[in-house]
This record gives sequence, C-alpha cells and structure tokens, in this order.
Amino acid sequence: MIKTTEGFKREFTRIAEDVFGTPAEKLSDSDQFAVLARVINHEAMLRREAFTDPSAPAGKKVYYFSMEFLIGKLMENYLINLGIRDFAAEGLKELGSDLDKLLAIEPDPGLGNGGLGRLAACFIDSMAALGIRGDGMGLRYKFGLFKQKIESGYQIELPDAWLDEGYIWENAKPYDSVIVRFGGKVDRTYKNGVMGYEHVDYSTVRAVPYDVPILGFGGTTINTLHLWDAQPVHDTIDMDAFNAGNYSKAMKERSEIEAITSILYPDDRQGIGKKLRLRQEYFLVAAGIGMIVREYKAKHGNDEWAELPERVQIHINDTHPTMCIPELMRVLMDEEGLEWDDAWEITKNTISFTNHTVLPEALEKWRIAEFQELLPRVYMIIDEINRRWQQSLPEKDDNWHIISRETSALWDNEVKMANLSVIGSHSVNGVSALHSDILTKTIFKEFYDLDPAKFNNKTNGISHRRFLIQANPSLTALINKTIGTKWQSDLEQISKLNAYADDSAFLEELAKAKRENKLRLAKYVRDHMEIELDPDSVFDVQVKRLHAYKRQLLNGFKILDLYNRLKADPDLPINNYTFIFAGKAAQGYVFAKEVIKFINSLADIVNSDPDVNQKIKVVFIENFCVSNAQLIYPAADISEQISTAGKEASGTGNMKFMMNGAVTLGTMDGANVEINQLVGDENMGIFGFSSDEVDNFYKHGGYSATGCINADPRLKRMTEQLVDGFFSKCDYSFWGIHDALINSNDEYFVLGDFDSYVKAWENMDRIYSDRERWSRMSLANIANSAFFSSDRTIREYAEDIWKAL
Ligand code: NBG
Repeated sequence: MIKTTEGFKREFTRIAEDVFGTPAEKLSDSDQFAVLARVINHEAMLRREAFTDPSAPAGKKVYYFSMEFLIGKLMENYLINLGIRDFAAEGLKELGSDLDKLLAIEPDPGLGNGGLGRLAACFIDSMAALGIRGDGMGLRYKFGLFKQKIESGYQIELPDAWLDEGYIWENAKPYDSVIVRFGGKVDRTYKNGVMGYEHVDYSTVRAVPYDVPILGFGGTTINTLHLWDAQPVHDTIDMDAFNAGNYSKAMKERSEIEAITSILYPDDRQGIGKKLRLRQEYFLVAAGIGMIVREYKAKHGNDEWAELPERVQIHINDTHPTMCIPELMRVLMDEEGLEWDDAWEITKNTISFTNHTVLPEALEKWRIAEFQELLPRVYMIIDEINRRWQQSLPEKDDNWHIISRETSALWDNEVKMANLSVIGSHSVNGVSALHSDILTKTIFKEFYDLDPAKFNNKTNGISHRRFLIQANPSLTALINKTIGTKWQSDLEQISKLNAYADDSAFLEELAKAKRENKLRLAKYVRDHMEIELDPDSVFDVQVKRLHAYKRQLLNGFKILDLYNRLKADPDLPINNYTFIFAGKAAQGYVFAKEVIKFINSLADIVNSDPDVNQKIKVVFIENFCVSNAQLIYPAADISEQISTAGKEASGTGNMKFMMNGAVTLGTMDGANVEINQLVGDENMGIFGFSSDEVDNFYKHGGYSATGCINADPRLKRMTEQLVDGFFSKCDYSFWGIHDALINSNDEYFVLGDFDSYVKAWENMDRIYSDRERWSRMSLANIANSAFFSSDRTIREYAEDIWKAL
C-alpha cells in the first residue's frame, strides 16, 4: 500500500512499465491518466483485502434508486479517500508530470439536473464513508445534461457527449444483464385451479449494468453505482432493409432501444409526461429490481422472501423510481409465486420514499391509457393496489370523499406517482424541517392524518470531502493547522474552530484563504471568458438552476437599482462588488431563459459603463457544473438563497457556501431556516415574507404587484426600464418578465420582497466594511456547518428508516 511519495512513484512507474512498456516520464498525458487510474484501482483492491473481514456478518444492503447521479469527477475524490492525494501530487511532480493536468482529462459526467442528482451522489459517497453496504441504481445516459453556452446573452444548449473518449471508471457487466419487457398484453391463466396472469406479446430490451466503484473515505468500503445501459437482446439487423440500401430502417429497432438511455431529460421540473421518460423510469426500475432479486436468491435461496425487508432496503429518490413498488409486487407474485398479501407486506416494508418538491407542476402524473399500453401488467397491479387502498379508508369519516380523492393513485385518467409512493412505502420523508412540515399540511395532509408515524424529516447534507477538502485546499490547510485533521473523518470536530472567534491572527488567515480562492476563480473566469475579476471586491454569488421561484430576477433588480443609484450618485458609499451568477435553464422554460438574457444584458450595461464599472461588475459564468461549482463556492463572500418562502424544499448549494465561509443572504425557506438556527441572526442576513405569509396570499389574496410598484419609485422605474428601450443596446425588451410581474400579479413576490431584500443586503454591506467582524461571521458559518455533512444525513436515514447501521 502506498504510504509515501516514494511509494507512489514506485507504483506509478511499475504500472506504467507493466501496461505500456514505457518509462512513466515518456507517456502522454492521457496514458499517464490511465496509469493513475490503475494505481487507484490496485490500491483500492489492496485496502479492501487488508481491511475486510470475510467472516463478519454482512449488514443490510441498501439500494438507492435515482434517475440522476451528478457524481462529478472522481479521480481526485478517490485519491483523497485513499489518503494518497498529496503523495500523488508530489510524486507526479518529481516525475516531471502534474496532477492537476491529469485531473483535467477526466470528463465531468452530467448525469443529473441539479440538487436532486448531486444529493444522490453525496449520499452514495457518505454510505461508503460510513461503511454501509449501499449501491446506487441509475441510468447511463449517453448524453448528460446539455452544455450551456451564452451567445449575445442568450443560453445556447449543446449536447454533452461525455462518453466520447470512454469513461475510465466504468466496467461493463454484460453477464449481469436483466431483460426488461415493454408493451404486450396480459392473459389470465389457470394452473392447477389457481388463477394467475401471464404477460405475452411483449418486446424486450437488454439492460446492461456499467459498474462504477464508489470508494469510501479511508478506502475500506467499496460500493457500486450501477449505471444501466439499454441494448438489444440479440444484436440483429434487418438484412432485407440493409440489402435494399435502407440503412436507417435496418438499424431502426436498435436505435429505438438505445434511445432509452440516450439522453437525460434536461428538466428539473418533472411531470413532463413524455412517453420516453416513462420508458426510462421503468427501465431503471425493472433492471434494478431484477438485479436485487437475483442477488438475493443467490445468497438466501428461493424461499426466504419474508426476510427480504430485514436484509434489503430499497430507497426511491423522488417519484421517478416509484414503479419499484408495483415491479417488486410483480416479481414476487408472477415470478416467485407469492400471494398478494405476503408480497404487499414485503414490498411496503422494503421500500422507503423521499419527496423533493411541493411544486404542483413537478408532481409526476401519467395518462392511464399510455401507461397501460406500455406497461400492462404493472398497471394492473397499480389498479389493484389502489382498489385495496380505497377499500381500507375509513368510510365513516365525513371527509371520506376528500380523503379518497386526495390520496388516490388513480384519478382523472391519470396515475399519480406521489400518492402511489406513499401508499406503497413504509417511510416518507421531506428534505428540510420546513419542507417536511409543509408536506404534512399540504400535498400529503390526508395521508399524514391517517398515519402520522409514516412521515419524518431528513434534512439534506453535502459531502464535506468534495465540497470542502477537495474544493477548498487553502481553507483545509488552515483548519488542519489549527485543529488537526480529525475533522476530516468526523466533521463534528470542526466546531472546535469556534474557539478562534476572537483570534485576530486566525481571522486574518481566514480572510487570506478566501482571497486565494477568489484569485483561483478569477483565473478560471479569465481563462474561460476573458473577463477580469477584482479579488478585492465582494463576491456576491447566486449559482443554481434558473427558476422563477429561485428569484434570480430579484437579485437582478437589486443590481439594476444599484446601477440607477450609482448613476445618480457616483459616491454612493458601498464596497466594490462582483455579482456572480451561474446556472442552466430548462430548454423549454421561456421565462427562465429570459431571466438569463436579463442578467447578461445587465452585465453588458453595467460592465461597459465607466460611471459604475469601477464599483460593480456582473458576470454570468457559463455552463455551471460540478467541476466549476467546486471553484465557485469557496470564492463567495455572500451566498444568495432568496427563493420565495415555502418553495425551495431544502437547497444544498446554501450548505456548500456556508461550509466554505460565505455568509447567507436569504429567506426563511428550506434549509436556510436551519442555517439560521445554527449561526443565529447575527451571522446571516434574513429578509422577506415567511412561508405562512406567502401561503396566506395564495389562499386569501391581498397581494398586489401594481400596489407595490405604485408605492415604490424604484420599482416603478425598473419595471419601466424592462420595456422602455433602456436595454435597447442589448437588442431586447423584457416583456415576458414585465408581464409575469404585472399581468400575472408577480406569483413569486419579487416586488413585495424587494425592499426588505435591499435593506438586508445593505446591512451586510455595512458589516463587510469591518473586515474582522466579517471574518468572524464567516468563521461562525464554517464552524457550525457540521450538521450539513451528508454523513449526518445518511446516519439518520440508516438509523431511522433503513435500519442499516
Ligand atoms: C430539489 C429541490 C431542492 C432540494 C433538492 C434535493 C427536485 C425535484 N427537488 O430544494 O428543489 O435541495 O431537490 O433534495 O429537484
């Protein structure tokens, strides 16, 4: 095992010569990259052999089903988890190479849209770190989330062909394929007088797992992320069509099958209702359940089904994999011969469910007719689940018809996936205290009243290994120097930093570490966008998906107002600012794309106006993804978390900023509420309507956008500027935004929250001028961030829901 720089060099040169027959120094960068990957694999194997006790009883196995795993680059993460990152960096330098150069070669797989996918990635990292046997089940999309370019201020989407040069960490396992069936019909059968069902005339698809190892911190646990790829069962080709020169017809069947895993739906608002999406979801579910059942039988034989819930836990990440419920029922009954009641007990006790949003447009529904055509047997089972559910409802209740309607899995010609998930699982959780509470009062109220014990909260978390140790070397070095390195495996220890709140020398070093990160981001922006950032300005940052409820527009208005004020008074006493934005908008989301254009137009106007551009600058960083996120979070001074209260289920970017010492400016929404509890009002800027106030407006009216505009000359002026030619140099008038604010009465309360937002921002600006005080606030955020480690979150899942610790 590698324990020194010398040891690393020995391994590296040995493998270079074994594999390529060439001295390491003579290899090309990409060959060196391949050698480094082999060093890691070999090292992982040695550790597993040394640390795993084959006689130890195997704990419960968790399978985490998610349509998205936004894993980011893995090489540096593996090096850190094996504890050999520094040996590798030093060793490669001595060999005349450069670790950073090699790390840059790895593609960043965009197998997710945003927070939900990144959460799944943090969770599998934490399961491995905690020694829980936990595999991920996901899809191997050939094209990940689109690459974003900004041209003339507009978002352009380009395909993300991340597999073009191969993916070094995956291992195809064709022998572990599962055959998935679509279409056909269901016949009733009688065997020995017992009625059964037989699915016939279906078509088949081969699901092939591509396994990616998930190496836990310390290197002793290696779990697996199974990414499933859709392939034909038999590699055939229509020879007649081929001979007739009709090549696309010849390949038709093949390409229809491959379409299933060709592309990630680039939308973070689900419920898109597309047939291909339904195929993708069932494909994941059938492949995953097929593998689980096969593994289980190999280990425990063919008739230990009653013990399944004690040995296996299936977790469904939002409703996308909800078909795990009817699919497990189908396999247990049709293939393993169990009776309904037994199969149902087992299924319900094996499956748990997390909800990630209350936005109505994001709750998945499928047209029954389409669903039934694609998945006839699965549909039958859902129908029966729902029939029995309805029958179990307390008919004496006066509200019986409301309960029946609100909890039904089939309603209005649609299959309602959220309701099916609650009916068929033993645990339902939200992702922050506020969100879990809202769930029990709104979309799942009737379920909650019937069975409150089923509901619980699991506040999200993030991997501090990736988002602090890996992303922020300067801060990591300072923490190590100050309190030692134990915090790396046990983040609770980071609270020891609280003792340094009055240590001026420490606070100065903290500010220095931040400045290094700002310089690093400035370099990235210079290299990629040819824009200069001033590291001595305040970095005020909002990076996340573009969405009306996340209110990038509110931030834009703050900047436009500042511009107007600076034009009137160039000596306005504020610090210098760099306003940084990044994030993608779903391709079809017209409003969000207009907001991107708005921010870029603001950037054009502000950055080119000599009256203001010495004080403020606006930058929209292209193509937000895990890799550049790792540069952005550590460089931020202010973290903008300004969603309309009640809308952001949790947020996880807010946690990444906090852990890196940014001070949050936010609404009382999602996990911001918990940040506030941890750091106190004095270490955070809070503003805006509460979720109760928002709820009240929605229910009882009383909010008037024009009222807000008439009462505040700043808003009057800015809403006019949207359309009066102010932006003519950017060739655009923002009528879409104007209409959403005025004609649609500003659904997300941008205007209503504006004044309190600006006041909170101004207060932060004043505090920033006292640099020591600011560093102390920054420290309070870092030192109290342990709660947001995904290790804490996963421990809670494992103890309360999975019973897997
Ligand atoms: C998102 C929420 C975020 C939350 C992540 C992870 C969906 C459906 N929901 O607030 O909007 O942080 O899930 O839980 O993507």
